[in-house]
Amino acid sequence: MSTSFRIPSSEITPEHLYLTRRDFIKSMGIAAGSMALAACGAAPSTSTASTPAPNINASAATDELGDPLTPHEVVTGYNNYYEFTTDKEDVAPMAKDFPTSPWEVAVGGLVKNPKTYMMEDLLKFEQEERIYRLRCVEAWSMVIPWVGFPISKLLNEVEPTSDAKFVRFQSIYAPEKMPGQLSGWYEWPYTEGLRLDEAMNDLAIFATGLYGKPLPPQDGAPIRVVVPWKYGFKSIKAIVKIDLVDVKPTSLWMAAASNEYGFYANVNPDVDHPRWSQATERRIGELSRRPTLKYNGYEEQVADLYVGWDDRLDTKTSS
Ligand SMILES: Nc1nc2c(c(=O)[nH]1)N[C@H]1C(S)=C(S)[C@@H](COP(=O)(O)O)O[C@H]1N2
Ligand SMILES: [Mo]
Repeated sequence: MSTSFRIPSSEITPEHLYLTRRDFIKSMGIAAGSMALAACGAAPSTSTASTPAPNINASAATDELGDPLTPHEVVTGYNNYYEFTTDKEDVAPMAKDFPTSPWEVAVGGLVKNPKTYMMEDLLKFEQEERIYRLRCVEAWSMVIPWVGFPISKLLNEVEPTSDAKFVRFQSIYAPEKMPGQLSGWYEWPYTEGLRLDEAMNDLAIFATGLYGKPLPPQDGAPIRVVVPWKYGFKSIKAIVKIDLVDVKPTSLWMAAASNEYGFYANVNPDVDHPRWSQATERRIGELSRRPTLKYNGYEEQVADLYVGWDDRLDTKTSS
């Protein structure tokens, strides 16, 4: 899990150039920051709370904690996408020509209104910018300005029945185009899940873009999940199927190593991975490590989901 990065710093986009790219946001019809904030369940800007509202400030070059955005070249050049390769810096060149249009997402299971959405339909949900920290279970992190919409907006449209308890997401299965899927180490397609109330939390989004542009293939085009308070592997890419279910889905990582990767996978500095500490992390681009924040810094927004819950139980095999 080396996190060295071979793009020289001279090729990394300075943040002020990114700001000029925000014109793309307008061309994509994305809501302005203030509108996005109004649509967010987090504390409004008039709040006297000491913790700033998370993630939404379309004119910012930092997240709400003041941490700078990870440069575009890094976000799109250092990727985990095992369908292509386990080498993070080879994902982008290998995924370059992966076809992401036309694209359909079938939403079904325990819902009143099952529907297969064309990608064009999904882009009709109001697209917002969300600046989130992404914390990989391997103990590196980035700050990424996503574009997308809350998962709750889609779920409200298909109307989960009262039996629905979990949401299961599946990535595309296309081994002829994704050589990593020829590996027998994993059970393809990549599968992930959330508890229904987690999926309904306003922080949980479908991302369709980053840095004001459509997602590039290596970041999960054309549509992926982003759940910023959980380890990055929960943020499943290239989704083609979503089902509401009544039993906890088995994710690809649970099937591969249930003692190492749990279903909940909440970022927690006090719960180490069996093979390494999670107390600190390396923000890509920084030299020294920084402390890991509980729930990746989003504790205030998600703590009510985990009242009485012990993150340590997540990877213990229940007897
Ligand atoms: N389908 C799929 N989704 C995936 C992965 C993957 O291998 N396949 N890797 C996960 C992991 S481990 C991380 S850390 C993030 C990385 O997202 P990024 O490459 O856009 O930074 O994607 C997650 N989603
Ligand atoms: Mo990851």
